[in-house]
Amino acid sequence: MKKALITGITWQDWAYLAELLLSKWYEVHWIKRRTSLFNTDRIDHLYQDIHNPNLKFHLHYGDLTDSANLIKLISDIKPDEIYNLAAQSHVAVSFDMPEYTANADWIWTLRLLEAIRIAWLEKTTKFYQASTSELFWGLDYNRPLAWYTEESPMHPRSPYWCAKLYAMWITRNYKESYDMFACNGILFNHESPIRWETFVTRKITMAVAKISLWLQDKLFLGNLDAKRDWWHAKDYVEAMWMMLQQDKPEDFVISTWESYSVREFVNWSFEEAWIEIEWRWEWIDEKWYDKSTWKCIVEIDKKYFRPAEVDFLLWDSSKARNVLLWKPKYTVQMMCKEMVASDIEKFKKQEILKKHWYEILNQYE
Ligand code: NAP
Ligand code: F7E
Repeated sequence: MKKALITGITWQDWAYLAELLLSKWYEVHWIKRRTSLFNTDRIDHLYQDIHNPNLKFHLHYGDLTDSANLIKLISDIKPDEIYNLAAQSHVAVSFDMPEYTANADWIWTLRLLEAIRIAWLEKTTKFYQASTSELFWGLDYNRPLAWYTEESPMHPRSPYWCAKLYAMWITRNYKESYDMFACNGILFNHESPIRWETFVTRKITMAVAKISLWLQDKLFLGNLDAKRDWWHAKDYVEAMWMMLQQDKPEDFVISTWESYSVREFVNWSFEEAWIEIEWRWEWIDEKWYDKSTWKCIVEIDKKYFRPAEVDFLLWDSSKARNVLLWKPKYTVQMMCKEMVASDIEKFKKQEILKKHWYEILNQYE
């Protein structure tokens, strides 16, 4: 039975990756940092009683700011595979907290790689680094159709991407210097119904769900023209696993060859909730109206624009498709449908629960 250690446990990718590894009979170890709230709702369904003799899912308190703790964990567990997903992964936040972001997304990776070496596991433990597509900007005009590949020149446009660029190169450096199995997954935006609420897709689907249930009046957004290659996180975690099953470590671009604007995602989401919308220019800004009530439901707020933006990217993932035989199962529209439906369901349940509690409290007052 293989042992996997995953950092960054509480959010989206981890939850899907843990599900995948458990289904493949791995013993899964997860590192959770100490927080005042337990914050595990995305993975509660995977919880196993720690007294179970066949326990496959082990929690360890661990923090990537703490080298000694990482060395001890890695020496004790001796994982066959490490997936480094922990990060400060919000691009806009990285402009507000550049130093913390540098620590989180760059130094932590170095710490983990060093911990593997100090534990004498560099020849046996395989290391996956969650790298990102937005190390690049614009189009690569040296290539046919100007698509990016693993070899295209990099141009990071935020403190987050600058830090991830270092992490990517230090991973490559440890592979070359110490002959480690260390590789980077250069992944495009991947989303899902359990995506963190402040990334744009989830912010949109939650707002659309609430607007459709009369729980919110308006959605405020930033740059609607930015284009992204959005896909389902389930398809992407499969690619992470496949990269560590290769005989030699290689970096792979994981993308879908499709790119859509934030505006298109807003449109699809309202369509899924059966709300017909129409947009109009008013002064310098656009506003979107619900055609059945003529209430304004989407507005632009400059606060959500970034000091530097990656407006458009196109990637060529032929290498992953040919070598890993990776192929996504979802389409972006299927994913949007799933996200809107899941948020509508979630808020309906919350409202029913609230009503239930009011009724109980009323009986006492
Ligand atoms: P995410 O939602 O931001 O999750 C980050 C995780 O890191 C959380 O579980 C967080 O735990 C943990 N973490 C933060 N600080 C920590 C610390 N000091 N010690 C231990 N754990 C800590 O990220 P995601 O969307 O799942 O993405 C996973 C990885 O893929 C990230 O490295 C991200 O940069 C990269 N990536 C993501 C995408 C995407 O579109 N999703 C695309 C390309 C690359 P808390 O709950 O305690 O905060
Ligand atoms: O923004 C625009 C915004 O924050 C997407 C991370 O997982 O993917 C993610 O980074 C676009 C940007 O993701 C709002 O300006 C408009 O152009 O959802 P996002 P991101 O910045 O692409 C990469 C691959 C990662 O590696 C990151 O970890 O949408 N946008 N209005 C907005 N974005 C947000 N968040 N909120 C808005 O109101």
